[in-house]
Amino acid sequence: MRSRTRLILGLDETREDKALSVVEMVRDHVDAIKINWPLVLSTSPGIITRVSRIAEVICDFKVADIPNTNRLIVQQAVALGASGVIVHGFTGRDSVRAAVDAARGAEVFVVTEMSHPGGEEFTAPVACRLASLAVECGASGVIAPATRPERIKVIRDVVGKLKILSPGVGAQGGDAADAIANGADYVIVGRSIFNASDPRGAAKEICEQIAGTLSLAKKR
Ligand code: NUP
Repeated sequence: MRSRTRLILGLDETREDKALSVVEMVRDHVDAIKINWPLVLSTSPGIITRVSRIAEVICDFKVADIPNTNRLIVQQAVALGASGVIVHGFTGRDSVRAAVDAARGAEVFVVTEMSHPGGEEFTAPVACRLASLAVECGASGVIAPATRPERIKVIRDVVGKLKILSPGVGAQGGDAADAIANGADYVIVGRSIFNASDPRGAAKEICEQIAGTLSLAKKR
C-alpha cells in the first residue's frame, strides 16, 4: 500500500452508486479504500474489482476460521482485486499463517484490540499477544484502536516496523492526529467522510491533520 496521505476510507455505504461516487471524490486523498461486508452484501463481490480499478482495496472481512476456510476466503478476495485482507488473530497461528500464505504477496492485517467499547472486554487483554502473533506469522500489519491512542503506542512496541492501521477516528470519537502521533501509520475513517456533505473536503481536512502531525514529529 502506498503511504502518500496515510488515510484509508472505510466504505460502509450500502448503495453502490453513492459508494462509487464517494470513491471518485476522495481518490486523490486516500492511500486505500477499505471494503467491509455491508457493501459486498448489498451489491456483489464484483464491487471489490470495480473499486480496485480506482484505488487499492483492503477487504475488511475479519476472517476468523480454520486454516482451510481462511485460505479459501483470502484467495477469493485477492482474485477479485484486493491488495489487502483483514483477519482475526484469535483463531491461532495456523489460521493466520494460512491467510498469509494464501495472500501470495497481498497484505494481511491482523486485528489486535478493537476500537469500540466492547473491544476492551476480550480483545484488550490479549492485544499484545495478537500483535506478536501477527509478527510471527509474517503479516504486513495490525489493526489498533484510534479510540485508545495510548494502546497504539503499546502495540507499536510489540510489532516494530509492521504497519499499524487505526480505525475509530471521527464517528467513534478518536482523533487522526492523536493516532498518528502515537505510532499509527494509517488511519481508517468511514462515516465521518462518506456521510459528510462534502466527502472530499472532509478527507482533505483529515489528510492535513495527518500531514501536520507527521511534519511536527520530523522536526523533533
Ligand atoms: O477495531 C476495529 N474497529 C473498526 O471500526 C476494527 C475495524 N476493522 N473497524 C472498522 O473500521 C469498522 O468495521 C468500520 O468499517 C471502520 C470504522 O468506520 P467508522 O467508525 O469510521 O465509520
